[in-house]
Amino acid sequence: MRTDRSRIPFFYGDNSPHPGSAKPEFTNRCYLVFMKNILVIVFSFVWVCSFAQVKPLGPLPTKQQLQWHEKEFYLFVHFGPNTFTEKEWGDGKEDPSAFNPSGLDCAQWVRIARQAGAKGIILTAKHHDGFCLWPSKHSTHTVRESKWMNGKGDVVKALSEACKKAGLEMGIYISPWDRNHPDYGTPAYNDVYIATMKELLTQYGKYFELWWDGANGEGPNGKKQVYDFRRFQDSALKWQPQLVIFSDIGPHIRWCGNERGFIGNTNWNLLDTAGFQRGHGAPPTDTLNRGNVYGKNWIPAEADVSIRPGWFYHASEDSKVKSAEALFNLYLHSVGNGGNLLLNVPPDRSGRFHAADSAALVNFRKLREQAFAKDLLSGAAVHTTDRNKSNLKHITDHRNNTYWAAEAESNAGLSFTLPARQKINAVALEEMISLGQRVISFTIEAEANGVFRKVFEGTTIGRKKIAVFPETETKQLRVTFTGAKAAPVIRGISAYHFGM
Ligand code: FUL
Repeated sequence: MRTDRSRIPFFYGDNSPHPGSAKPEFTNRCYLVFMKNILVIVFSFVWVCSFAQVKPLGPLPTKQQLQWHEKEFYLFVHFGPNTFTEKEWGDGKEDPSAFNPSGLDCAQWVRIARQAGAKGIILTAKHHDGFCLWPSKHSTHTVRESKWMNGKGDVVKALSEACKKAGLEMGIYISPWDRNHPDYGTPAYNDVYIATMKELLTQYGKYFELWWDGANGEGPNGKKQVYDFRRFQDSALKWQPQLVIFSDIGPHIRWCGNERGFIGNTNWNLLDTAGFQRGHGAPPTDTLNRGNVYGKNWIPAEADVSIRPGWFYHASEDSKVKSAEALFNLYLHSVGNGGNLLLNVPPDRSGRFHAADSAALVNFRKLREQAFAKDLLSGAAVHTTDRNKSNLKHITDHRNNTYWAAEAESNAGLSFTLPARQKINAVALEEMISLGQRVISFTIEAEANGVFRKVFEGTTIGRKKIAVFPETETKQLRVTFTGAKAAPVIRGISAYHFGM
């Protein structure tokens, strides 16, 4: 807070002690602080004004969704009785003593996650079998009833402590479908589910994401639960307002419509959810995969996929772990199509990531680092055919909070003259999504022998589009925004040569 005293030196206008001042060093310091504050205010004002003309195009992401978009890639951990019973969907009748990891090591999960460059871990605290990886008071099918650590263990606690220690974020999967709980299929179960969430959301620290699986395999004669998702959502956000909640249709993050890790080449972060209810139907999977161009809600896509054929560990799949190259390909089709990648890595029966999975993850990180090590547009001269020629430098500055805004809605063109000829086979484009998703279509052309040739024709961009095309050697690239819902606002464009 500014005080009267801090203003005195300003009026004297120099650094010499004010006659009669008992504390000249103090006033000098105040003067410097004051001037620094003034400069910060003036620069911030000028900076804000230089971007002020852009009108946001709704729907817009929330602050939490924007933070989520920047995470790009994080791990999923499926762990529970299925790990020990060779099942994928336990029926809830398993003996809890089946769960007995011989050397649970959540610090190892966290270490590998960090080495892989993942931004967090989402744990299946409760899968469809109803088994709770923490000693829930609202169930008799938990770690407490298992032999593991004489019933004194708590996987949620162990992971949350390991994450906190390493500065990794944590998320939580709590299956609404519960094949064990006696109240399932009655209105009382909604209260049980909320009480269960309360334990998890109030006792272990903050999570970045809450995962509501849409799976429900109850047959025609099975129990049918009418979920009170409205109350689930209100309760979860009351305890942890920063959460982004995933389900097939959001409210904050949507399923991408498949479990292969592929988000649509056309991917709108927008979705119409009117007429659909969580747990009771969602739009067709191809709509989830692409979003709705004029959708009413900002609900971006997340690609959940397992590093192995199954979600849970099975020794027979040790030789079927996806290679680093396959993971990189998934990255291009998820993050590179404007969504996030949620990669499942199931711990084995010891409670550790298997060596094959760990090696693939670490090599996946290396491939990403190699691929994006050198932006070939750095040092390139940038020109535009658009009327707005200011702020062009922000297109190549790799900063998240700066952008260039076109004036024209369609056919705004950008050209890049590189310092030298380069082999290029990928271009990454980013929109400033805090101002809305705008670009409907674009082209990339490369010059060779004085002629520009189209190397890529794309649709949406969103947070990030990684356009991959056959290698071309060029000194000049041209990007043209051929269609947009409003004048494009571009956060960044960069070019690469992937050596694979
Ligand atoms: C599916 C579930 O049925 C699988 O077991 C797994 O949890 C996957 C992430 O979601 O719907």
